[in-house]
Amino acid sequence: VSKVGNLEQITLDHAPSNQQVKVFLFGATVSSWKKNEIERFFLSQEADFSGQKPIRGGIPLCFPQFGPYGPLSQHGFARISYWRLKQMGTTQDRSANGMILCLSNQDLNPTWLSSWPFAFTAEYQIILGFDGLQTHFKVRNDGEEPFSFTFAFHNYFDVSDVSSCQIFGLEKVPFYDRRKNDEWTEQGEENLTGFQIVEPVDRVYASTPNELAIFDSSKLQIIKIKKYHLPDSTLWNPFGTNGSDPGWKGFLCLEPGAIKSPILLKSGEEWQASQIIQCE
Ligand code: TA6
Repeated sequence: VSKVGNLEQITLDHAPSNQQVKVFLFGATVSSWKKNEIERFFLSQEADFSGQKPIRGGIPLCFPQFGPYGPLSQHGFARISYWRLKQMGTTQDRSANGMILCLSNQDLNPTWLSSWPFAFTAEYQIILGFDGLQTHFKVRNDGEEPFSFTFAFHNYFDVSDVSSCQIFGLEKVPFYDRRKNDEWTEQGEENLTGFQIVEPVDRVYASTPNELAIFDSSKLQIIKIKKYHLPDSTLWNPFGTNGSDPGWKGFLCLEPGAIKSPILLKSGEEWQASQIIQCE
């Protein structure tokens, strides 16, 4: 455990596959993932480590609300709450290393609870193994009342230049365009085999395939995401428009989520969702 600014950061290694992740308890934010010593996630030079703002980069968690659509502020409280480390070590089959972080309504700031007055327990498991980086999110309704939520793994991938990347899996998938008053397109991108980003994009694609990929032709890197129980995917890059992060060219956000139709959890019910990220 080390300290960055005001925040505690945990480092997890998996030597046999030459991988390492760094995770802040604040927001349970994975801020770095190295494979073969190469950084795979973007972390903004302007990232704030005071604990006052979400960390811009890595994998912020959007829960229990994606975006501004709901009673909470943008992307909900998970990414700005202090999670607890529950467990760390090798997985049962010993082939992987992982950690489990926890958050419940008892850990929340009262302001959040007044806007979202529900009893819950969330567990976030981060695993490094031969098949890459796995992140598993689980939430249980511990109260009497049902609640609903939306969710996303807000992945910031490090790319050499966003315009030299090709995205696979979202072709022909309808999306709503957050830059155009959330209007739905009928057909999505025309291309049949991947497409490139040539302008600002902020889109939520509905019912996307369970495997997505980004090919970075300058870095000669392919990132593959397999997702489970996450029907939708957000694609975001501000492309230098007003207020863009100075490092905007160097990231691409591709975010598996459950966004279009909120998940409803009744008393005692549990929901889980995962992603496995590989890079070559
Ligand atoms: O997931 C895309 C998005 O919702 C964009 O609209 C953009 O606002 C981005 O996330 C970053 O949001 P943040 O609140 O972290 O500045």
